[in-house]
Amino acid sequence: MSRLIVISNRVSAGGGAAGGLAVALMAALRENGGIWFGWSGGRTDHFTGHINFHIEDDVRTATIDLEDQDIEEYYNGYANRTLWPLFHYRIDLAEYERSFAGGYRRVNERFAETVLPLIEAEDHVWVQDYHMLPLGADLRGHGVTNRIGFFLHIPWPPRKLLMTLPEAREMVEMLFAYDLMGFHTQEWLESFCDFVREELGGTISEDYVATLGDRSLKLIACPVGIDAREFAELASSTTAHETCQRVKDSAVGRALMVGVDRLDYSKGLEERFLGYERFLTEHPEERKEVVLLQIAPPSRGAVESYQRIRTTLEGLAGRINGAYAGLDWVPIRYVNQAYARDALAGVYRASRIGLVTPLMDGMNLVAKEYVAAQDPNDPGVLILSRFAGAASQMKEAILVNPHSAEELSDAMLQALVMPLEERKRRWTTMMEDVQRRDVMWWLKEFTAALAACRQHDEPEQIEGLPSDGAVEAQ
Ligand code: ADQ
Repeated sequence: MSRLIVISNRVSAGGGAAGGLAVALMAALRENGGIWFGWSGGRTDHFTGHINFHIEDDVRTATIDLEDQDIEEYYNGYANRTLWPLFHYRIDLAEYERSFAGGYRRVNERFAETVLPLIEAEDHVWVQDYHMLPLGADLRGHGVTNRIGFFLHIPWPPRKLLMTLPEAREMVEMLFAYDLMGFHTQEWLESFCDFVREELGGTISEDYVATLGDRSLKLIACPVGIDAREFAELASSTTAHETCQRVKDSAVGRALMVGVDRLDYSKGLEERFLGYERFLTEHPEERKEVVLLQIAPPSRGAVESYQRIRTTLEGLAGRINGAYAGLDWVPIRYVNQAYARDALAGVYRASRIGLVTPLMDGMNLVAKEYVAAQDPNDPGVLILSRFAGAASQMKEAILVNPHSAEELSDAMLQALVMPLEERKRRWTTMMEDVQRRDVMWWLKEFTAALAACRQHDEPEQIEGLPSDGAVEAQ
């Protein structure tokens, strides 16, 4: 296969928060050769295009530093204060500032110019996520004719919401510089098609090739998975066993409900706490039988809406604990810390209920990790939001509307009293799919679809006709 040039905002080689995803991309880069290019996370006083090369686990990474203004406008600004809320249907939080849009375009152009000399003729380029929507067009502007694919890790918003973005049409037109665009679910893909048809007058073929003017873009729904085997192994590791035991001991025989999320308003944490409060009010007999452990490491602390959610949750946890706690029981344990993946696997395994209730989520890997970490002989129950991309695959979870405290409360009760046989049946079905469509499956699906695209400057072949001008001679 061709070498792969992976381009993403951050290069998380060697694991980190991206976990299985980074491991899978690293595996592909090791197998096919190539480079992982992105922002180092560091600052420079003056951007020169200097690249820092490293070899990590036999993979070549190339990173650049950005200027303060770049970070403010592109990362904290357009990526985190405009696109992230908008694409998660939160136009009430989205900020539309020309300086953010300008910084975003400038940084994408800087990425394009800098990565350019690293791209060889036969390489396949794979751009990741919403930080880099215009990068394909910028690369084409520099004459790159390689196959370029783009994968969106977050939802694609409904047309009318996207139209609140002043540069929406231009942005979507630029996406036609890519050859392939991947989404987690058919729903996000269809939303994209709707925009192309209704706002741009483009067409979509039966096999999901979008056409706009003389450009076509192949679209696929390709849900990301986890490294299920590795995660199940982690769950049987010594650290996981120890953590599992410690967490169980600390619950003193009570059933544990666990939530593990980045501290982000899209993850529905406030609504989850309210649902739990409702549960405690409606089912006094269950009080003291359960404990909610919420693990939520802070993220994007430079953005105000993220500071606000932290304060809100602390207040809510305090209120619920104040109202219900006894001498030997606290209903919510709220921990703002990141844990190693083996410890996390132990926490999942110790928990009778996994609470994954985002208000909107591209996929949500925690849902899959929770399932992969369970004891097959005594699996826990997954409560999953209908609005997570994962819900399109994990139908055996208890699916809930995370906005409804009543539904959350009912689901908690249903999960607590669910008989072992039903738990096993639901878990087995989900586990089979988590194993089958794992992260390597995702990677192969996408790279194979990219390889099947025509090279950008190749003439289109009309089926059944030779492409060498012999038509006239017939
Ligand atoms: P995220 O929004 O970051 O990713 P998610 O899919 O839930 O969300 O992945 C989070 C990862 O961080 C998981 O692997 C989880 O284990 C880890 N994590 C969370 N809390 C942790 C903690 N306290 N300690 C250690 N690790 C922790 C975006 C999209 C998602 C999409 C992914 C992948 O928003 O919808 O699933 O990309 O495409």
